[in-house]
Amino acid sequence: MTATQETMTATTTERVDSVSAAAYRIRHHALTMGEVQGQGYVGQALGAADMLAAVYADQLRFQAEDPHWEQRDRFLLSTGHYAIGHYAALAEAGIIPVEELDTYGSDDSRLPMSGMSTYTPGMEISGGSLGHGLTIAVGMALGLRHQGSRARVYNFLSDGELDEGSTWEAAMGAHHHQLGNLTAMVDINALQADGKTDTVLRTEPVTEKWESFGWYTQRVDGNNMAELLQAFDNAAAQAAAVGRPSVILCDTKVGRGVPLLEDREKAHFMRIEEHEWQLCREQLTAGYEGKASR
Ligand SMILES: Cc1ncc(C[n+]2csc(CCOP(=O)(O)OP(=O)(O)O)c2C)c(N)n1
Ligand SMILES: [Mg+2]
Repeated sequence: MTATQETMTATTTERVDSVSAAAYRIRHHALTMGEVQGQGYVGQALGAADMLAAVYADQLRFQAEDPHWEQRDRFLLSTGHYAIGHYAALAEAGIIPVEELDTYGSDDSRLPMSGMSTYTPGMEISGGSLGHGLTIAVGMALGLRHQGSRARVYNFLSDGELDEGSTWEAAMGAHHHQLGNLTAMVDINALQADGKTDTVLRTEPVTEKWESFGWYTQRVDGNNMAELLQAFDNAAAQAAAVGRPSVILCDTKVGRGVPLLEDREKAHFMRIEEHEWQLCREQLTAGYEGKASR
């Protein structure tokens, strides 16, 4: 191994470790918020924590003290119910105070259970009506390009949103307009409100669908930080070279990092008993420290 290769390997390992630490804190914050309500979309937050950390701790350009900074990259959460994970990432990024997470879903809180742009700093859109995020992202990416902005647009979608026709209209539009400044990331947790994705509406083969819509398409293990970061690097290189929208399809596991929750039935909206929260935190920390010490 040459000296340069050694330096590169060290940098990559450091980068993966540092973003993985952010993912651990995001999971921790999600448990804190879940406990305030005793239930909620905790499983999705744990599953998507690595994707959110990769974006907020490694990719996005933003100014924590000025969430409306004009040159910021835009992160659009289409799935309003994933707000719990997004708030955790905003706290990790310093855009909202960590202490505020204790108000999650409570009266007069800035952190409602479904993400709303008028309530929360850093929440670019009001999600919730599934299938609209990518349409907005296309308009934003086009607008930013017209303005000569270098800002990028990221849209976080769920696999349930692939059931929506509007998602595919937007995908077609992004390719038509050659939106190299747009990256979509899809959380393929194989779950929807009414059951498993392949029983509600089979969307596979997902990779081939995005490819046929003209997108630069990558599919990764969305709970593997090295794979995620490599995919973002590939997407950036592709955007610079070809000007084509990018999608990163991320296979994730609901409840990831907390074994007690990983195989829970009715995982879309979880009820977690009072005595289980401490165990969840202990399992999360034990799993993270076990991996970090290897
Ligand atoms: C347009 C629209 N149709 C239906 C719903 C009701 N709904 C809320 S969450 C959800 C499940 C969608 O799948 P996904 O986001 O993959 O669920 P998860 O992985 O969080 O279980 C549905 C159908 C909605 N919010 N918007
Ligand atoms: Mg899903």
